[in-house]
Amino acid sequence: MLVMIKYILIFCVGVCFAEAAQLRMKISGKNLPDTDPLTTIDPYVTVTLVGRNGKQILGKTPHVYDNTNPQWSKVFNVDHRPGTKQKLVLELWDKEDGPDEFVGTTTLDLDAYQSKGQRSELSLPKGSLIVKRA
Ligand SMILES: [Ca+2]
Ligand SMILES: [Ca+2]
Repeated sequence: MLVMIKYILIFCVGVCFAEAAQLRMKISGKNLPDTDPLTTIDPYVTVTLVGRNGKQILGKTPHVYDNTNPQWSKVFNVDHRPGTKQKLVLELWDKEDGPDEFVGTTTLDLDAYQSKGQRSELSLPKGSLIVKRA
């Protein structure tokens, strides 16, 4: 009987504290670098979730033309499991006629994002990406 109670308790601790909450997130850019020689950057962002089960590509925003302060309307849904060191890797790209140009990458710690009220500003070598609640 005691053994059973012990296992039920262990099960509850495991499930209750690591319960997933779905986060809905949107991304915007601030003062992004001017990577195009004649016009300005045509930015888009790819989003990858890194967690216990490896990497999962969540998708990418559409690109917008000539905009260093874009606000993408695409919503990303993430199953946040607190305390499991989940991270989002965001890559900023500049859309080109040829191969797209990689601009920079930054990482969002999901536990920190959640504890700061679901808004984080992530620095790039120049400019930043802002992730917030959708
Ligand atoms: Ca451009
Ligand atoms: Ca471009």
